[in-house]
Amino acid sequence: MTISYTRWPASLAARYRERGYWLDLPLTDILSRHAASQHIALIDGDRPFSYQHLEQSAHQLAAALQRRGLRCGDTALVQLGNIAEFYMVFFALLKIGVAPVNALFSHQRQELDAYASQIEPALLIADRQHGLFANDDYLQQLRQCCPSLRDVVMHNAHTGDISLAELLGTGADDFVATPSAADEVAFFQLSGGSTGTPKLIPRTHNDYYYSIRRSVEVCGFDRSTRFLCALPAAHNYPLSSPGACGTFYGGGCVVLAGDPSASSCFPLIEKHQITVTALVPPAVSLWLQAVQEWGCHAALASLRLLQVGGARLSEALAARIPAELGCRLQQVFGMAEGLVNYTQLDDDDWHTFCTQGKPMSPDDEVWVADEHGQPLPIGETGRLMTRGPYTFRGYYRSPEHNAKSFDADGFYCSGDLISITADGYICVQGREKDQINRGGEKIAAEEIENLLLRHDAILQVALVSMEDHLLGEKSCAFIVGLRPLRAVEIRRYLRALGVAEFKLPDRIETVDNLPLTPVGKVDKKRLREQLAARQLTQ
Ligand code: AMP
Ligand code: DBH
Repeated sequence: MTISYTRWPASLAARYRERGYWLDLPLTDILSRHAASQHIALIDGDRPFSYQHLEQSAHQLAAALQRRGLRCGDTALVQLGNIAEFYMVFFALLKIGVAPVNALFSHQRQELDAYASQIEPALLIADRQHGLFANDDYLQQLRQCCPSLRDVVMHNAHTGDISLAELLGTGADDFVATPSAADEVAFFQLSGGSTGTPKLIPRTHNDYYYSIRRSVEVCGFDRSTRFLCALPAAHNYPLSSPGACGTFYGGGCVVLAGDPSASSCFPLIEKHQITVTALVPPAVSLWLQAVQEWGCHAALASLRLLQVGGARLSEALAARIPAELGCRLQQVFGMAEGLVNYTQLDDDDWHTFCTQGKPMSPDDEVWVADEHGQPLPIGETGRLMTRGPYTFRGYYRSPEHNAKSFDADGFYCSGDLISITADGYICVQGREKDQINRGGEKIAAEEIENLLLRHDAILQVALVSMEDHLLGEKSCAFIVGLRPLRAVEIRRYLRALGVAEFKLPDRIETVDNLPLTPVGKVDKKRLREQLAARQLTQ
């Protein structure tokens, strides 16, 4: 059985194969190419895992899941934090052709429900230490609305659970791998989104493996690479740009951190001689502050490269990185949908500090469209349009949204406003999609607005971004209510609905009405301007 998804046209697929981008190998090759190596692949706390150990664990888990009846073409909902088991599960599922959605650990009921209803998983793998799974309430609810769910496997298992640890340790002599074909869906990546329901991005072995290999080339990852994974492991950026998968591919070592704070990361960098890590801009600010306050520059001596992406990095902050952290900066502008841009390791200061890099593949087709979909000349700002060997061709089961997100030639419109320099570097100028980028964590305005509209005292609502000196953006909900509503009440209400904490509005403004544009849509630009003016006077 295969999972249906929007394929690349045959002519492009042929070209991508011809040019050696698509190798027709499963993603499991990333690990199995090092299967005999005793080199340390992964360190989680005081647990080191060699390549051989990691591969063996994935192999044993795959065998156990296969014995439980999971089959190629099935799907799984997985929610694990930054722990070694995350990668064991990922590669185990790939080995048996079960396509997972790797939910972020910060996700709650709303997000998991949305993913489950879209993929109809046969398997759930979760952590009893996550609030949602501390007891069986949510599990029961999930089983009820998700009849496809046959198996639940728990990390930190309670008595009576099927234990992940046990399955990882079971023998597997008779196992035969059954990965999905390389041009089929390997797993689903999460979109930051701009719509009511979080959208899923089918990623094939061929396209994702190319994205990883090309990233490894551009970023110079190899056996000597020691990558600190401090962002959520499931996120596309620390997973594939080049991230943990790139580190594994190159034969280096991944060290896991629980969060990107300086207090968590600096000791790990020093202890494990980390050479590269990936951060979002707010974490960079906190690192710079920590170095200033603690004077702990020496702890970072091994760090050669700091990647920064996920949200816009100011030129001022960028310039401080080499000066104050003593390492090279690489800007990364990517998206779970595909396209990834990097500044080059030998770029001059202007390109490194002032641009968001250039598309990594010679076959990334990127151009800038005006509001009518017509190409704009070099240097002008407009919509980012792209297609290429690792950029998806359609969200999973979302024909209506796809009709709006792609043009007739299959170019994806990311909703970013960019300009392109004469030498092909991209400058992110802004955003057109209705999304708030809260320090790299994306919030789809419509998703939160829809939930707020279910509140019986709320008549109208608009969620907009407001400037924040640390996070870049925070969210503010403008609410027309039947009565005055306090921020704590709104936040408590959303929390009770089971929304990830980072999506709760940072500020609530109750108003008598919302400004409208001439066509009668809520004028969010005006609301953002009002907020900015108010922030200035505060
Ligand atoms: P997602 O849909 O969650 O994968 O997020 C991708 C989006 O994050 C992009 O479309 C951009 O809006 C934003 N983004 C990622 N990297 C950068 C960057 N370096 N600078 C500005 N925006 C970025
Ligand atoms: O923000 C992102 O989604 C992102 C940023 C940098 C990404 O997906 C990536 C690199 O691959």
